[in-house]
Amino acid sequence: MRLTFLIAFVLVSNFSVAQSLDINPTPQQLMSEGSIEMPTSFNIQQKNTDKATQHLLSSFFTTDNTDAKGFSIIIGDVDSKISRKLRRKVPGKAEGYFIKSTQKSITIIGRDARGTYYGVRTLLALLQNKKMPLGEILDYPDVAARGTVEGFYGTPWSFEHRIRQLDFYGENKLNTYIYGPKDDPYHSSPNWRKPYPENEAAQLKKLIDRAEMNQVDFVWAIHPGKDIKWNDEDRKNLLNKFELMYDLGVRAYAVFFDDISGEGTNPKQQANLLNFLHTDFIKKKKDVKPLIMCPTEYNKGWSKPEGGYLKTLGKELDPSIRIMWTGNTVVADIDKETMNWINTEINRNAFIWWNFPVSDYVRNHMLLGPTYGNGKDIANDVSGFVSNPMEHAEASKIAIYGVADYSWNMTEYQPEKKWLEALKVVMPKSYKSLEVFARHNSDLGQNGHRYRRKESVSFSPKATAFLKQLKAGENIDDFKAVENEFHAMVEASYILLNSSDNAVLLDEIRPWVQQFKLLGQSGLGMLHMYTSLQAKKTDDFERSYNAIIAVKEEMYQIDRTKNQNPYQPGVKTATLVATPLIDDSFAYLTAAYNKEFNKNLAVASNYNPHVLFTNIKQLQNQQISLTDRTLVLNPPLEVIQMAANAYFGFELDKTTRVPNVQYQLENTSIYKNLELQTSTNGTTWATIKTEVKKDAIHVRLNKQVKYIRIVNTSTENIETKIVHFKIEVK
Ligand code: LTM
Repeated sequence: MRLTFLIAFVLVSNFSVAQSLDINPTPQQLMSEGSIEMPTSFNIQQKNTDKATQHLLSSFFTTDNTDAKGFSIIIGDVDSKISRKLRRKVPGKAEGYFIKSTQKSITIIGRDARGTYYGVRTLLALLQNKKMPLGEILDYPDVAARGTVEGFYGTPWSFEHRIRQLDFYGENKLNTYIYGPKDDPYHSSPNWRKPYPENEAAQLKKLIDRAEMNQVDFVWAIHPGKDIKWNDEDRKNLLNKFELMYDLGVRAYAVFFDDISGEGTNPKQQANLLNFLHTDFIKKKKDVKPLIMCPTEYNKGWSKPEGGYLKTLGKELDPSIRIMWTGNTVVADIDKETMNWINTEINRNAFIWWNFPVSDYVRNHMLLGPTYGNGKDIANDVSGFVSNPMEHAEASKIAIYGVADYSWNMTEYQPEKKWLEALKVVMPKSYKSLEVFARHNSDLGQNGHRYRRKESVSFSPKATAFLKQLKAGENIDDFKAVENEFHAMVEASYILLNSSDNAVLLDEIRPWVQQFKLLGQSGLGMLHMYTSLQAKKTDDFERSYNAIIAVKEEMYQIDRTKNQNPYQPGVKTATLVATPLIDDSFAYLTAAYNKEFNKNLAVASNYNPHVLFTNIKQLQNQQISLTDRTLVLNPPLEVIQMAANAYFGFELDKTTRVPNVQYQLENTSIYKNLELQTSTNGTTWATIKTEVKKDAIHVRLNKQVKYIRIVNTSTENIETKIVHFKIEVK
């Protein structure tokens, strides 16, 4: 049990003494009436509590600290035999609770079982203090469903990680975990119709039990839209799978229709199926929560008004079915305007699927920054708020901690403060080093969704001034500050790499920390190049220059060997401010040195001179990467719409021999509508003959080209996913 969250709260009190308590999320109202010495022995009286609350209490109150003569703690819900006067004070909202703490006793009353459980969570946090605070707490969540959707592409979380997550959700009053990892074949195609293998089923059962013990709704999601047939057989298949999951203990379900093309996208059929599940399963079972669905057009950018997709769902879906929404684009922060628009379309309050800190489209980055950007005035406009996290479960807790506070008490939410608390929660001993690392590892770099985060905020002005003064030949005012930052980077990395307070987290971030350490070292080397150049010490300059080249080589090796995946392989760190500062300064200093001493030291560069060549708006910000001699389009995860004459490909920096071309699209039946074309001038195009081998196209091209593209030469709109597209460049 982790209850070390330090928060300063809004004091609604006739006492003006500020206090701080260890509670996340921030309680809605707290009336402080001083404090007393912390009792050492307690007398627990449970009036009406459920299994989860009993279990939680037993984790803290043992024979060592309980006694019939101890300090009284009375716990129950609004229907239990507790003073009516106090019961009247319990907030009328679901999951709310009331705590009264006096010199003689503490009373905790929940609006419902979950409210009582949350009251006990708060009690346990209060007991972490040196003194026992007296007064009253009135508390309840702003948003009904709060938590995460494990809905990313990539390696699904492990069983152990999920257990840790569920405990973390209980500790932070998050009540929803939607299980929907894209790469679980039994959640999606091809196996959504089949039962889980025995081992996996047994693990899911354990997770469901763990969720219950943490008062978390384990929502099992199915993603059938890739190959669903709108017939009786598949209806039965779905129902059958729901039954199988019910037998494992699932009492809340979701159906996802995101990132699909073809028949499965039909809104009438989707609504039909969901209404059928609602009447023939949810209602019949009695103990199952209302359905949640993720639409195909799950963001405004993709909603086609002419098709009326969302309006159809809004009109036809049973009003109890909750509809997910990612905002104005796939990855977006949510504001009032967003909510007004979507809620009108779908005739109900949307259930927010917030695509942060998910990193499945920027897999070489670690997103460790604060949770921020969402409006503080949307509490009454959402039916739920869940975050889609990173494949790195433990590292995602930093953002999830903020989501817990934001969705519980929106108006009081303070991103930076909560972020600092979160760092302490995940690394109680080495949090200061984690802070240095996380401050420089929060942005995503350029990406297809154009979603960016602040990074290196306090360092950024110093870095800008440094570079400006360096290039202007002026005295560098912030030299010491920049040097300190590089020292801090190296020191923090060493501390983290040798820390023992969260081995699970360290396992996830290790390659990035190693990279960060090397970056800090190259920063220090760069500063030494500068001072050596100033002092005209050529030997010193060249030694540091060579050391940086060697450090860069080590970084390159990490990038080429760690975190390898077909999308964004490698390990990138501090890409917004620190890395460009070091690279630019290094290049500038080397050029200045070459000029002054008539030398010819190379300015190392990973520069990719080629660019993406496309007229498809959806792809315009997609990144391409060059590794050795292979130029790759980092494949987008979503379905691409290719109208007639739409194309995507590469424009090479100059006419170059391309020996080989390879591509694969998910929907192979559309190859007949596409042509592979090359050009040397961008106006006249040659069509290349292609042949399909094992669902992919491999072409031995061996031709001089400047442009190469795949074009939709048919008159039809094509919907497909790009599995890969790569060319070899000589
Ligand atoms: O966002 C949704 C509804 N679906 C997918 C997610 O599975 C994926 O993790 C995110 C981020 O790449 N984008 C999606 O389109």
